[in-house]
Amino acid sequence: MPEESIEHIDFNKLNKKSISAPLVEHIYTADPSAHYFNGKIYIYPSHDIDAGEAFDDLGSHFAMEDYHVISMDTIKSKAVDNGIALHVNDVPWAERQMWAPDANEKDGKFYLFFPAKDFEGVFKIGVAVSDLPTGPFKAQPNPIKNSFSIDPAVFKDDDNSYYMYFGGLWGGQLQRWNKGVFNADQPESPTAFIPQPNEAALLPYVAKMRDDLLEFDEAPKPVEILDENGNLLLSGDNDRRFFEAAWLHKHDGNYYFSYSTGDTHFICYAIGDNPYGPFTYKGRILNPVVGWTSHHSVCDIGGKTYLFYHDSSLSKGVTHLRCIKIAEIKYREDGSIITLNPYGDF
Ligand code: FUB
Repeated sequence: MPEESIEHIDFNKLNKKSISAPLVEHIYTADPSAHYFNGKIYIYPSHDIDAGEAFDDLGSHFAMEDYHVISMDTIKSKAVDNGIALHVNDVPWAERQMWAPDANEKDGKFYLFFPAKDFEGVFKIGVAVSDLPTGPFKAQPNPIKNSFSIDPAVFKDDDNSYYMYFGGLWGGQLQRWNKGVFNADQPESPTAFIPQPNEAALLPYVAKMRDDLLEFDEAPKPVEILDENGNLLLSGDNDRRFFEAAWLHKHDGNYYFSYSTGDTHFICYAIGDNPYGPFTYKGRILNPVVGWTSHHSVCDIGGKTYLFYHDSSLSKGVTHLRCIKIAEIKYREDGSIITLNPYGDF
């Protein structure tokens, strides 16, 4: 939801109409990546703080320093904060901005995947490992080789292969990478090197993970998102093109790639028949929330599908002080998703 409309919002009324209350209120949380491990719900969010950084279009005000894992026994249970799971000071290669993480499990070990800026100010993606889903996690000494940009999401397929999806525009630096090389000369403008409106939009990336989940098993490949005619979405198609917050889930044998459109604030989805895509755009999962960013995950729990998302309602609209929420998603017979309005008819 655009900044300028925030000051006119009656937050009491909006909160009454909201399809979810914040899951936790004692800290600010965002970008919830939810998983169901061993019969319990674990949410891996960003931990928002106000570090006093000035607001800009590169997201400098998102100056997060650590991660907390939130757990729930059931979808209706109280959400429990399990304390600090990883702090930037304990990541040898990272300097700042612990943005949206994800996690996954393999052979009884838990892996936290997270983006952060290195000491050159370049976003990379790291891995940290724990014996427990709640951490504490021990970071690898270096970021994943050939990783770049932000918002990792690691999907486990039915054949036990794991794939990481990632990328984000503007402050997420995706536009500054060309054939694996970072353009360090570029001016620090969020829109430098964004293709022209009539050119194909920048794409997120996917890479299969190595068996130990600590490195990529292959060079990252672009994830194509096509329109109804089989053409790549265009850069000027701001209501539909990828911006950030990649996620992959499966439903009835199909692969659903979902993401945020960033400056137009939608969570959209596209469907494909394999983890690499291409994916064909199908529609919106979530209409704009209060706050500039929108970021989500999708998780099946007890035979139902849930959207974990965030908004800035807890801070009455402060962009970088968000709260995680949850709502059920419903599919139509044809596999399409019924769009959620985060505040009903507000
Ligand atoms: O939380 C920081 C950034 O904001 C995330 O990495 C983006 O997806 C957006 O939610």
